[in-house]
Amino acid sequence: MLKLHFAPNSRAGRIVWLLEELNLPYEINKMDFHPKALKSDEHRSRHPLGRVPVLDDGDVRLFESGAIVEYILDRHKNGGLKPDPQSPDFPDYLQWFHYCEGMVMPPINIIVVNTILLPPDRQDQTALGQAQRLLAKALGPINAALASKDYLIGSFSAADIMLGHACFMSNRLGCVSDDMHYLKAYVERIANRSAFKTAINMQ
Ligand SMILES: N[C@@H](CCC(=O)N[C@@H](CS)C(=O)NCC(=O)O)C(=O)O
Repeated sequence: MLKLHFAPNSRAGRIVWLLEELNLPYEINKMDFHPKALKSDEHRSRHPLGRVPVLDDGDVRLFESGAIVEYILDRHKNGGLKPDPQSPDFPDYLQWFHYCEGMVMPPINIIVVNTILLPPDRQDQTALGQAQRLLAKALGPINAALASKDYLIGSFSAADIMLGHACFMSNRLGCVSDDMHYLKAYVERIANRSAFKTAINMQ
């Protein structure tokens, strides 16, 4: 059985969301989102940086969320969430899937560190401002792409699990401006999916 090492309010939620969308059985090892748990010897033996998510599947262990999503789809997919490589939607699928960790998460990481994780006296306001501007720029093309579609490639796919989760987090951080109407509606659409609710409410 697939086993997910999980902490709340983290990218591990993407994997719960995917497993729930696919209706796949899984076990979960819930940890606190705290250095005591994540940087323990036990967890560092799973992930060299002491982070989440980590997935175990028998002898296979993976510790990068996008790789975990692809692995689950390719080895265990239970009816889809990824277009065929010959489909006209496939290039966009790949692009938005990787835009998540490549373009959107780097500024989010800096924003989270400088608003939530560090004590106020160690927060860097210059880095925070730069990251907020960069994130706003990175969200623009997603808003534009959603002008004529409900989901990134039209129908719901694993690109929405990656990038949709990052858009939800951006909105939660107050970084989706009101003029990004399509993105706001997309975040709401995602938040109404029952598999997403299970993932985001998991503590
Ligand atoms: N690119 C990695 C990032 C993993 C990552 O940074 N996870 C965060 C949670 S969202 C974490 O575990 N942070 C704990 C820490 O940095 O100590 C992935 O997508 O899996």
